[in-house]
Amino acid sequence: MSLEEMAKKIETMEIRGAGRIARAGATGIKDFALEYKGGDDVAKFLSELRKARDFMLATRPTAVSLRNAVYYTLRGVKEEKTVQDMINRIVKNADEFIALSEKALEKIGKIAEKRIQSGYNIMTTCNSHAALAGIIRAHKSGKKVHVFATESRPKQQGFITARELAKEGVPVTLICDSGVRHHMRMVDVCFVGADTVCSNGAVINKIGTSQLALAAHEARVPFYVCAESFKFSQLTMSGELVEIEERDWSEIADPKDFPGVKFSNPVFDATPPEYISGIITEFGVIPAYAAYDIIIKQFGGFVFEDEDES
Ligand code: RUB
Repeated sequence: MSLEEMAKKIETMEIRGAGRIARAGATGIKDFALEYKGGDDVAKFLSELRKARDFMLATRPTAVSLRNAVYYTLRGVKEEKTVQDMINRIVKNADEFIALSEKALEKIGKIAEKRIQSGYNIMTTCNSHAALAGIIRAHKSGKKVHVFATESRPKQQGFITARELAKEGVPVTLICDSGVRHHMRMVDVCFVGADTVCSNGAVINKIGTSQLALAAHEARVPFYVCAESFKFSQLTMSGELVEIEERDWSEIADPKDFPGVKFSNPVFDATPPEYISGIITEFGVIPAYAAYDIIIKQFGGFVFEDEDES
């Protein structure tokens, strides 16, 4: 698939979810490199590669996973001497990133499963493979679990979750987003995913996640975020704010049916660390406030966006 085709699939959300777009981003850059036919001029290749990187990063602004995947794929490329060696390095990096991300997901599932007891009612929102990993494992290991999946307006990714769980044989009930607080009193634990984890421990995920966290906090229900380390943002350490993607109004309703009415469609929100019981990463369960340590461990410190030319 060409870089343009992959970018289109991410932009239109045919490929969605922070982990999946990260792997697609790495694959897109790899495919760009493999299909490159611009000759042996290193400077020209690097300039085209930068354009490909920026094109890919512009597809969806909120999930830092995409940025981290693309930069992982470009690691050490500038140190190579020939275009062919650069291409080889990109292919190796992309394959390595994809393998690491799959391994991380598996570890998160193993850890999350331990926080699930037989008989539990679980609530989740949107469609997060990291959040579902532990639930599916728990079900497969014979634990009796039941899931409340929120619809997740406006794009209704909760439908995908409900279908995925039903396919795995996990009992699942689809609820409206407005039903979160009402159903919370029946819930034992919540698992959600993340698009970006900030250095102060705040988690950016599908709009409505913070409402779920608030309702869980009120009901004293443990609220876990499941996030691979590549969803942590070193940019937030340098003061950068996470851009919340604003999508087309038509996702909510047809504006033509509402003359004179404005719409607001931010598709992610921020959950403050005080409402998070723990973030389940491939390095274990950490308190949200330890996000800083993961960023140091993974990235070695912070970076300024305009200085990051790796
Ligand atoms: C998806 C979403 C998911 C996270 C984590 O939003 O908010 O909870 O991306 O997903 P969208 P995963 O549908 O707008 O991409 O755990 O699969 O990476």
